[in-house]
Amino acid sequence: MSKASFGLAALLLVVSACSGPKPADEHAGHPAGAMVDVKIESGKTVPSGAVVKVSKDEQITVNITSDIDDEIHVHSTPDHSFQISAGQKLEETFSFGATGTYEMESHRLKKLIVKFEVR
Ligand SMILES: [Cu+2]
Repeated sequence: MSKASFGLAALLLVVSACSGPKPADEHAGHPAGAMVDVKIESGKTVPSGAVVKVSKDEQITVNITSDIDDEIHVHSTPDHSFQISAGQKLEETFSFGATGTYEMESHRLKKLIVKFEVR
């Protein structure tokens, strides 16, 4: 084996060691935490202003479907914003590092989807 190919083999080993079991663990079943299904259809959002109570640092997963191109915006600091295209399904995960009330809205429709109450 030449020096160069040995180096490459060692590099591949390192890469596969990093990307090995970790992602499998994280995606084993659905993560604990809050799940919110959001549907944007015919100019309306479902839910439409519901309060979702979560804990600080709790993992929140939103599953969004939309019949329009839209931007979903979570008004926290730092904020979260997700682009969705018409007909697309989007799953996004985030958490809040501070207590408070944060709105998630559809920017295209200018509508409140949910209000997260974080405590
Ligand atoms: Cu916004």
